[in-house]
Amino acid sequence: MAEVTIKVAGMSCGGCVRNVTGVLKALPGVTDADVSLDDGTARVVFDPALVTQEQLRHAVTDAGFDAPE
Ligand code: 9UX
Repeated sequence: MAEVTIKVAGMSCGGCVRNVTGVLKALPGVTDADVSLDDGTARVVFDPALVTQEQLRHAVTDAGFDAPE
């Protein structure tokens, strides 16, 4: 397993946190996602054989948020 913390911009409330958490955890290979509204980050534990960091960021942007590099 790998762990990465990606930036997530545009979250305004706990609902956003749940949405981002949900889309990340729905990805194959993601085993944990811990999203922080205050920090604007998502710490994700994932299997790099199944999902890439780019795909994590893409899931965030597909959900309507920004995932700056
Ligand atoms: Mo809160 Mo976020 O009312 O997409 S859920 S702003």
